[in-house]
Amino acid sequence: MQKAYKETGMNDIFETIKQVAFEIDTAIKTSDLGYSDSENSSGEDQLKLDVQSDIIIEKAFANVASVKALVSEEKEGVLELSETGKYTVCYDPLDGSSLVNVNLSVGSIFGIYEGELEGKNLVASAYVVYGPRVELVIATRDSKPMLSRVIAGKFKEIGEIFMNEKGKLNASGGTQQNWSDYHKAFIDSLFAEGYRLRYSGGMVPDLHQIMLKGGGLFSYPGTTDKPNGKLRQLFEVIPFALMYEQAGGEAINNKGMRLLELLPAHPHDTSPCFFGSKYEITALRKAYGIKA
Ligand code: AHM
Repeated sequence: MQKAYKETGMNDIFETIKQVAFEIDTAIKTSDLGYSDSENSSGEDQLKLDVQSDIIIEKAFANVASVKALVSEEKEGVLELSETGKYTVCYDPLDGSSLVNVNLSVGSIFGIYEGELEGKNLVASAYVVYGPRVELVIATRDSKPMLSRVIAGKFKEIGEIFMNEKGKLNASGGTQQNWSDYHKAFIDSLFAEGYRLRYSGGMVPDLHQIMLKGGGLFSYPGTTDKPNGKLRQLFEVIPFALMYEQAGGEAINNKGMRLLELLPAHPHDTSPCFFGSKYEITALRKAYGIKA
């Protein structure tokens, strides 16, 4: 057990994440699949699964003393909870929620910040994968990502996640016709080296697979239609950057800046992002003309 896990305020946050993981998993498995504009059998409005998940998380954190505020992918702005709280929890309650309707894995992502909402103030992150199994990964600034899995109704620690120097998987996001020529050439060069395509369209299972299988590259570049990419800095990009760095990989933007140094101007700002093992990120720097 590392230092941050023992700290009570942080531990309360991790325990709350475990609790909401069970509730969201139940909602995914039992709701009317989030057909948002329909009514359910009793005539009540059906809430989309991502909105339901947001409500579950907001309620669960409302009484956690160490939480100062919440910032959700589902809401504009900051929801202040307690003046005496130490941490702001920024979260995407159900990332890739449209994939539920085709029965692919989805996830929740949490970034725990102390102080201003910027990369350097992220102290811990966590994500939950809702798939054939429910898994949770937690990383802190001084611990490797720890994988836990639900076994017999409880989260059990399985082990720390380590990435190899070089992987075999290539997950490349965004609309290909809108990629830059140099990005396309780089992605093609990885396939020419023998990398295999793995991309579900859910960043949680896609990034999880790369970490658990030892390495590779996940990219969501800036494109002509989305120059700043699609993935949000506070809830998606920065929390996964901590995971990858702590697992022994790297996470940078298109200019070579560590994603853990991003400074979002607005809670919903996005950033081009690249997560990978050291080999692939070194190759990316070369392809993008970034000096090491
Ligand atoms: P969402 O906010 O609509 O759920 O979209 C987020 C998802 C990520 O999980 C995934 O990496 C990305 O969108 C996929 O986008 P694309 O289809 O453009 O590659």
